[in-house]
Amino acid sequence: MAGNVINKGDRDFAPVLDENLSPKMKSPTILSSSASKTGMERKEKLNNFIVGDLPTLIYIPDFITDSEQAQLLNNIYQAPVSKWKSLKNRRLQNWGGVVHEKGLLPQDLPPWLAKITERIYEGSGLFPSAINHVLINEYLPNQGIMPHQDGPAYYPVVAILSLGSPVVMDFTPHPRLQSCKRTLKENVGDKISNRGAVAIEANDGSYNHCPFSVLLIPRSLLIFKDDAYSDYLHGIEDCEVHRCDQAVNEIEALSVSRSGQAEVMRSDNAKIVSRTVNRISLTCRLVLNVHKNLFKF
Ligand SMILES: O=C(O)CCC(=O)C(=O)O
Repeated sequence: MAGNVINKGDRDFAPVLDENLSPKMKSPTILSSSASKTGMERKEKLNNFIVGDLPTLIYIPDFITDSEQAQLLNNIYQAPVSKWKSLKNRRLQNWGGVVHEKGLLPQDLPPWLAKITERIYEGSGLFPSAINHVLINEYLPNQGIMPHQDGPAYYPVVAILSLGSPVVMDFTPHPRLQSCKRTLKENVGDKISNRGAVAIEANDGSYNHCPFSVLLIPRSLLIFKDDAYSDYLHGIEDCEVHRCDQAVNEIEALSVSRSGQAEVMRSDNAKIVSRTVNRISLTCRLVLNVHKNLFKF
């Protein structure tokens, strides 16, 4: 089982990003034998960042530096007001083009976004071609996003870069899979998010689908794919205080080196993070079907 891997070898992601940047690595299908080896090394390094019980949930703290975070925020807030689309419970910027049921009507990512998506693509090796679509969501401290699954147009790997306030993201089994009988611990207060963070091994060694949560500290990268992508809905509660002590990555997210990124407090018997500032997230995905011309759909 992959879960809770805090003392697993070298957890520094930087070398993963620094190496293997040859153009050959752009598509896993054209790896040379030496590139395959570095690809394997990259995979092994990435495995060190698996959190929880699913092998397809990866949490990388400190993925970007403070100054990179500041630069990204600067670019995001320099976009014209018309770039923001206001929704009921958040606002967002769409970059990379219009996603349609049948694919993407593409638009080049601006260089400041291409730089970060290229790094995720090269560093993770999990996308078959370059990331071509980014949604930037802005949440006020009392805003969230309903549990949902990403649409079929996307390749089933998502990378979410978090900026600003920490939040807890909840994963709930898709209604078609809810087999877990375990009840979540009682809420410690009306305003506290409190999702369970457990998967229960069934008699046959397989895993029931149980809710779990992940603490997203600013500057971290969360990647999820396969089962975590297709069998779960993901969402963020629209409350200012999130309970974090049941998060599958509590230890990794709150390790000493990362202190200062999130203020953790106690409320009754729970540990909570307070969302005192806005959170910005960059949801980076790949749409495989790219259409240059609407009429060729
Ligand atoms: O803000 C986030 O971290 C999640 C965003 C998301 O799920 C989406 O844009 O579909």
